[in-house]
Amino acid sequence: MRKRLIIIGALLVVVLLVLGACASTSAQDVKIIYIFYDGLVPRAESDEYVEISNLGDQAQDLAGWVLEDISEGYPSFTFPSYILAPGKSIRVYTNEYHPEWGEFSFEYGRAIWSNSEPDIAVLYNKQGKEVSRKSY
Ligand SMILES: [Ca+2]
Repeated sequence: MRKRLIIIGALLVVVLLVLGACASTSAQDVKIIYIFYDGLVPRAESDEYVEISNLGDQAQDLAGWVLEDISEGYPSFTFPSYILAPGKSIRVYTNEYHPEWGEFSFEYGRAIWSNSEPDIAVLYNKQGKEVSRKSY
C-alpha cells in the first residue's frame, strides 16, 4: 500500500514536470525576429524597429514584458496588455506609431540601434526571465 502511494506520487511529479516544460515552451516561441537598425529618417532614425513574432501555436499576452537594448542598458520598453496571436508579429519603433504593427514605440528622441557597432536586443517576460535575444 505504502509502495503504491510512492509510485503514484512519483508519477504525479513526472506529470507536473512535463506540464511545466510544455508551459515554458509556449512562452519561448515568442521571438525577436528582426532589427531594422539603419533607419531611413536622417539622424533621429525614428523609423528603426524591432520585430517580434509569435512562432508558437498559442496566443501570448505581452503585458509586463520588456524589450531592452542591453548593450547600453537603455532604453527599455514595457508592453501594455496585448494579445499576440500565433503567427502574428508586432514592431516596437524607436519613435513612430504604426497601428498596423501594434502601435508600440520607445518614444526615444535619438537613434537606439547603432549602425556601426551592433547592439543586442533582449525580450523579457513579465517574470523578468529572458525569452529571446538578437543582434544584427
Ligand atoms: Ca540606427
